[in-house]
Amino acid sequence: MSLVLHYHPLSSFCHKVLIAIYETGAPVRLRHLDLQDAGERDAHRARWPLGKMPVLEDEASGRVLPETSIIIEHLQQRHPGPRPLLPADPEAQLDVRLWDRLSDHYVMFPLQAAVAAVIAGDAAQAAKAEAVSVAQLELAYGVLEQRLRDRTWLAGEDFSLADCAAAPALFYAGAVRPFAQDFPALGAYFARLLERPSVQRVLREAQPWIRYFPLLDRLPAAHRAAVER
Ligand SMILES: N[C@@H](CCC(=O)N[C@@H](CS)C(=O)NCC(=O)O)C(=O)O
Repeated sequence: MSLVLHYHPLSSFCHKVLIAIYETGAPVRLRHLDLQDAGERDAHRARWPLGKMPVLEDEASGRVLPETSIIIEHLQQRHPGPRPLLPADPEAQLDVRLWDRLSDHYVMFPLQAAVAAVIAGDAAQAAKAEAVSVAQLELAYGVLEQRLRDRTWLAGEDFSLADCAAAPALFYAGAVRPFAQDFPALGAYFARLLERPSVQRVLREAQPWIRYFPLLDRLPAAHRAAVER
């Protein structure tokens, strides 16, 4: 098997790609990456100088693919699975990419900023960073709420790349700014995501690691329960 995903089971961006893999059955071998280990970190930076994960390595061609959306599109071209995560119609594809970008840029990144500030250890700075993140998340949640009032999934009636991005972003962002009460359509959408076997599998596999999530004590009960079941 020549496709290898360098990943960590706790990482939100890795969850996005894992959900795509579990949805489609793409034949990808998972290789656990420990960025705390200096040797592994250096080896990973040799693979991809920005040092981010996940990274997909196509051992047969020697091609290295960073960036979750690119990885998922690469896998889709080769192993679309029974229900493709990108529609064939180019116009519809733009919609999927838009909502994928929205989850990454306006949910995942504010969440990462809040968590990074907590890890940095300065309580005053962390409070400031959190206030910025909360404001950004509220804006994004409002846009998602509007979008989801008349749709099952972000791009319509078919589960897509956009939903792969939204699931882990919302799972962790709920610890910074819970959404189920104030954004009911978004809350109902997240509940649908949690029923998806691919999402359940990713969260089950994250369970042994979840204690390392710095905002664990602030994860809403439904999110905690999804990891424990
Ligand atoms: N835009 C990137 C973001 C990837 C990313 O931020 N990954 C995080 C893990 S969730 C990471 O590698 N963090 C380690 C680091 O920054 O050193 C993508 O879509 O792949």
